[in-house]
Amino acid sequence: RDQRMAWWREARFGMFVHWGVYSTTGGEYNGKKLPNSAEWMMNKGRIPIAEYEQYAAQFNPAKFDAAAFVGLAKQAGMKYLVITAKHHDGFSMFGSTASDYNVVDATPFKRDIMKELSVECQKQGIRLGFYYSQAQDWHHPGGMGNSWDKDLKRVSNDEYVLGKAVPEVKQLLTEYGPIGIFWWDTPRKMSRESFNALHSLTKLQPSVITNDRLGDDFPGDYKTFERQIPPNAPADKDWEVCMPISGSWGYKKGDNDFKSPSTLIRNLIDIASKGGNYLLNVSPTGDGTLLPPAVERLKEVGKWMAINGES
Ligand code: FUL
Repeated sequence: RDQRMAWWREARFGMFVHWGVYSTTGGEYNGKKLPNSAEWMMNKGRIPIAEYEQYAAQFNPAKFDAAAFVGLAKQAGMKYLVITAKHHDGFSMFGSTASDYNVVDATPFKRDIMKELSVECQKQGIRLGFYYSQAQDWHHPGGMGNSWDKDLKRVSNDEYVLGKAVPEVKQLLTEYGPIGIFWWDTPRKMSRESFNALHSLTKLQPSVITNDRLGDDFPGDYKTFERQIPPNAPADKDWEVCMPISGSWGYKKGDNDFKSPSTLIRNLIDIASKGGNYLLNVSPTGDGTLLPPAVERLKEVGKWMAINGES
């Protein structure tokens, strides 16, 4: 385990990326702002599946440039990148062979974003991690979390996990090169069989590191803190603080709550000095680029890192 964790313990700073169908409208549903982070748009707007699919059909981030994107993370002094391969809305941001509801088959964009990033991350020496919402899936009739769609003909959760999540995770761990981190989210109760099936997949890449959000019995390799820096760091466990650079994880129109460069640098120092990692989230828009205030801040932090960070 120590061997597996070595690069991660040195890394200190990573880029988190929340990007998906919700980014197209900046989290707005029919022009209406919704509470919470933009990636919760489908849930907060109680949007029926058939209607949300229409947003997927408009997802066309033509300005996305994986080389520039990974280059910016590198310039900021970040050593790894974790991106939403599938968030709670159930939309796969890669050419999934288990579900047509994915960026290649269900959008005019048709490009496999995860593949493009994996190529660039390898080229530029950035470790790639996948965020994967294993329990909540608001699009699949066996996924958890969708309580609003009246047309949903429910099937068992096992049917979803074994029929969609397991093959997708398997694909992500076998067709996208070396994967540094598998980042599970929002653990819910699942059957033993489902837990075991998901957990055992990480053996496909013996060096992959996981966070602690698969389920209660699965502590993973490190503890996740969300948005808050712990005043006292856990002494006996590796840990990471994930935090959005502005207010929302996914791109949200009108969210101008960008943390200042000095706050970001101070957070990084605070976390690193306590022995943790800082996973700083950015939010690509519907066109596939980051807003200027995010880019400016990453570059500012990068200037500080170039002088003070270890390379
Ligand atoms: C949460 C999710 O529900 C949010 O949408 C976000 O992905 C955050 C990092 O984890 O629990």
